[in-house]
Amino acid sequence: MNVLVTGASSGFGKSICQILVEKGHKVVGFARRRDKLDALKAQLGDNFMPVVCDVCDFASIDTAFSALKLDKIDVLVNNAGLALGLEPMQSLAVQDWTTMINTNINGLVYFTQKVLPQMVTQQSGLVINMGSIAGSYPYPGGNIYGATKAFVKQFSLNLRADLIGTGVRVTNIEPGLCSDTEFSNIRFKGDDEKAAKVYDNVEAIKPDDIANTVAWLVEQPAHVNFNRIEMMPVAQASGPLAVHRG
Ligand code: 8X3
Repeated sequence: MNVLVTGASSGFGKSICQILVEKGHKVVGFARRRDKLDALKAQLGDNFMPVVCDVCDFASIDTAFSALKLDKIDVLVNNAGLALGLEPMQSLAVQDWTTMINTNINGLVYFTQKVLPQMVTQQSGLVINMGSIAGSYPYPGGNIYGATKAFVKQFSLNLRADLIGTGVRVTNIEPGLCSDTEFSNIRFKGDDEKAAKVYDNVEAIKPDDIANTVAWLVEQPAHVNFNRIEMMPVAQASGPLAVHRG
């Protein structure tokens, strides 16, 4: 299959590229960091095509797509996304919330719209969005990040409504606590000690767990749609609602 993966240079995206190429798929990996993409290309060989692209920049996406020479697009994995900060909304920097909205919402929507005409013409295709449990379960400081992932959840369901009768499928994968990515290092802006504490003494999900789920999804029969897959480590569960007693 021909698979497009955004955010390919690290974390979930890198594992998804590795596991799909190992399984014999052709993968186009989009990311901003050329050096990371080049290293992945050296590792994965001919079935991995790196494309430098910033999902926040529509012109960059247009350029990346005009260079693509694929007669079929079987799968898009909208994986690029990030959280910035864990401050309450009243303290969150404007630049942080705009970057989250631009990446997690605008970039994902734009990328999706780029592949849909071809998928609809083919009468087949699978769009896998990377949501989060933060799109369903609120937590302090999750304000914009969680709201972007709630958007991704509803956008995925609404896409299915638009795509009925086209053969194009849509799945939202909603991971919980996942270690061995740059997620918390980016959220805490390079404070690696603080980032490491998030995963201290807990067995979290790993990027390969997400990648194996993607690899399984792409092999499911064409008449079956998995709307949402919510994944947590066994060590994670919901807590009680907060009560402030004055
Ligand atoms: C990542 C999961 O709980 O850190 O999307 O927001 S969480």
